[in-house]
Amino acid sequence: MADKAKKTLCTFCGVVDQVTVEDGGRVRATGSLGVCVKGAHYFQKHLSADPTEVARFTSPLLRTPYGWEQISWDYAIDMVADTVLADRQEFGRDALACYGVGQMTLESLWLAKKFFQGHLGTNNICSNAEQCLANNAGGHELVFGNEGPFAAYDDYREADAVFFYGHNPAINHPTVFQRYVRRNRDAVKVVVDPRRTATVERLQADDPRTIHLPVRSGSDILLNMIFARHLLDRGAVDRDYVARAVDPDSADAFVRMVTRGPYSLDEAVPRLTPAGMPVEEMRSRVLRACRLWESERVVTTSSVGINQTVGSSGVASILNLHLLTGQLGAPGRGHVRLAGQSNASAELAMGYSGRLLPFRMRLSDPEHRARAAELWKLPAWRINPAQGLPVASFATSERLRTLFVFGTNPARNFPNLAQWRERMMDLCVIYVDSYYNPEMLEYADIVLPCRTKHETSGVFLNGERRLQYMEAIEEPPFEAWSDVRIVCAVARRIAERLAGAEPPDVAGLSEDDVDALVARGNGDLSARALDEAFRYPVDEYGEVLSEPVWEEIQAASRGFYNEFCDGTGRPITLADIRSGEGVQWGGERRYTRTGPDEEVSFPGVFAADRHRARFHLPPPERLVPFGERNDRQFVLITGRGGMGPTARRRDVAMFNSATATGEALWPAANSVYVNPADAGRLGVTSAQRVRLSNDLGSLVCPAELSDDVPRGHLYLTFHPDHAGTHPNVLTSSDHCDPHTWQPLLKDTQVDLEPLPS
Ligand SMILES: Nc1nc2c(c(=O)[nH]1)N[C@H]1C(S)=C(S)[C@@H](COP(=O)(O)OP(=O)(O)OC[C@H]3O[C@@H](n4cnc5c(=O)[nH]c(N)nc54)[C@H](O)[C@@H]3O)O[C@H]1N2
Ligand SMILES: Nc1nc2c(c(=O)[nH]1)N[C@H]1C(S)=C(S)[C@@H](COP(=O)(O)OP(=O)(O)OC[C@H]3O[C@@H](n4cnc5c(=O)[nH]c(N)nc54)[C@H](O)[C@@H]3O)O[C@H]1N2
Ligand code: SF4
Ligand SMILES: [Mo]
Repeated sequence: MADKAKKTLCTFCGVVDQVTVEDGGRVRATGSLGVCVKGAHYFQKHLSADPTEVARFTSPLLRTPYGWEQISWDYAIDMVADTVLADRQEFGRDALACYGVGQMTLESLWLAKKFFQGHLGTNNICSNAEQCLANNAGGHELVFGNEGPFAAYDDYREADAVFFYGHNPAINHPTVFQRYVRRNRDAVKVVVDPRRTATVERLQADDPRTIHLPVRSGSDILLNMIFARHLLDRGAVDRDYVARAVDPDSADAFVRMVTRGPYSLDEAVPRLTPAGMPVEEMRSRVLRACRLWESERVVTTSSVGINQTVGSSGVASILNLHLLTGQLGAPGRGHVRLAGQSNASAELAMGYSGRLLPFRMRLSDPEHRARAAELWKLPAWRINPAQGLPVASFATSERLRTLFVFGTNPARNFPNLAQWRERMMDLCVIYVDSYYNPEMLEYADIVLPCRTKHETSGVFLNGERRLQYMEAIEEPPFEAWSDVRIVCAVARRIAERLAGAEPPDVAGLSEDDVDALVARGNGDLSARALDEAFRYPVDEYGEVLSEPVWEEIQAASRGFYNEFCDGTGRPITLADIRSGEGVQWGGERRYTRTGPDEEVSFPGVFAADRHRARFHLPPPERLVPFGERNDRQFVLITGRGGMGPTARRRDVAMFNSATATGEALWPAANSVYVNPADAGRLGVTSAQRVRLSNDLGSLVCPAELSDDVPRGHLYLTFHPDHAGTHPNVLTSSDHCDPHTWQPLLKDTQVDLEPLPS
């Protein structure tokens, strides 16, 4: 056990709570938020644990014809460097891909981006934010021209009304829910979710005024158009704010669309009401919610219920309402981002997407490419202008040969899973994780055991833009390397292999020139540049040096809208990040309201590039709820946790693939929840086995009847079970958000067929 009390962070979910682990292993919250069972159990179980008891990889592994062979780190780095060089030379720069988890430190995200995109010239560098939070960033970009969220958890305490869109914080962000949301007893809460979730139950038990809107899957934008119409009809909009802050053409177009389209309560409410629910009941709830938008202070949150169905347009439709009512930039007003993974916001800021450069510069813009090269001290031709692949298309592309996976479990959590698994058989997969994961071992070729949370130090950017520092509180009991050390070691080994070779010293090389150099023994790479860039982040013992890496990131961020400065414009230092509860990039609130006559403008990718906000006009296909576009009987919602009161504690305790939180809580088999009316029609009884299928695949699991799922909808968790149920065999790699490429996982259509018992 730890010898004395040690302060660090819990870095599972995007809340990122501060915890202290006391002598004897007791875990207590040190921040203002608290700690949930995941955080508490993690430290109790993992500190000073026997690595085999917590299913750790304890040595690098190499797949051989005779099975897994333990190899030394030195040999492993040799193998990785040689594979990268050989595949690159034979198949080109973009044969290489990197897929990262949103729990990596900011230092490792920055260095991996620089290595893969900058030095090696592949734009296939993505992360699981592209399955998760990317559409929240996308929605902000559509309306404000930049991705940053603009409110903070404190705003929950100040609000008069709080709207949750597709978000179940009682399970998924429990500390914010307990200490911020539930503590504000005065605010009326609205939960927009087809399912009656634990969040709805808790909030209704706290306060009968709580409104649950169990809208049909995919109708959130339609709902927001109803709100907008109501506000415009009642004149309850902030015309002054709109005139000062919003592009007038977009305002005219939006008002026209809302007032002329079929968005009155009478026209639109029947369309979003699920079968079996009286339209009058829904109408009265929607009307009450409309009126809440007229409150003094309104806070909204959206999460993957929106991001994975209506996508960035869905988020933008919420932001439209904030613009229309001027509900932003003041206490208790704004859209709060609750990130899924602890550092998902850092992945967004670092531009983890096949079309983005750091700080969300666009790959398609030659000036942005030149700027990225400058940040990384590389010649401009170094940045490959060819866009990378969307994460979802990894499953279907022939381009890839070698895939680095840092954490994250693509053998479970990817769309079009069956095809993707088949595809992985052809790839060389280099898998970096702390925990033994039998699913990934089927596909990995080289395994590198990395340090786990309490053995790693580094910076985390949480959902409310707070930068905090995770302190390593224990040494690993065997040789586990940090992600930073791994990236730097591979980069420097490649430099050694190049034996001092340098590319021609010319200002401009064409794409063809670069390709020809790559094919001739990786002649585009610079041994000197690789060595210089990846020498300084680790000391001679392999420990990460956060100070110089942070300084590099902070300096690189200058001039961008997400410049790492505090609310007063002062650069944020690592000392600021390490002290107290860290520091918020940009201060507590963005887009602070100005005086009545002042024009309001918003930064773009660059801070100096000011412009007005724009209302987003949702495309017609995102205004059609499930029920009006069915090819199949049901929409299958996948999400976190089971349903019913017994599942609650287990649900809070399990995190995504549940590797670090352990197998002990996995149920024997996950059930698909079916509304009793649908079950009766199809002859399905409780615990009966059913088959779910569509064009992509099928799975068999037990059914459970629940009134908490509306008719026409099914619910199945994607958390693991011992039966190996994989909902992602049914999700599509083609059905993606156009702005961000995020797959719309929760908008999945299936048929259900009972099987003989
Ligand atoms: N305990 C625990 N906490 C976690 C995680 C975990 O695995 N376990 N995972 C973390 C991660 S990575 C993430 S991304 C977050 C996710 O946090 P949440 O977004 O709360 O997660 P989900 O349960 O996937 O989905 C939320 C809700 O979206 C609803 N939904 C589905 N379709 C629609 C729709 O069309 N409209 C609306 N309005 N709602 C819809 C679902 O019914 C579901 O209740 O949680 C984080 N926190
Ligand atoms: N059908 C369906 N599919 C989904 C979703 C859904 O709602 N429905 N949700 C999607 C969402 S929102 C997400 S976020 C993904 C989650 O999918 P994953 O990213 O696959 O899930 P995790 O379990 O969070 O992370 C996997 C691994 O990362 C490792 N890890 C943690 N920290 C580090 C680190 O610092 N370095 C390294 N190298 N490894 C580390 C952990 O040990 C763990 O084994 O799933 C997506 N897939
Ligand atoms: S899992 Fe999230 S809510 Fe729970 S302690 Fe960790 S950071 Fe906090
Ligand atoms: Mo996520």
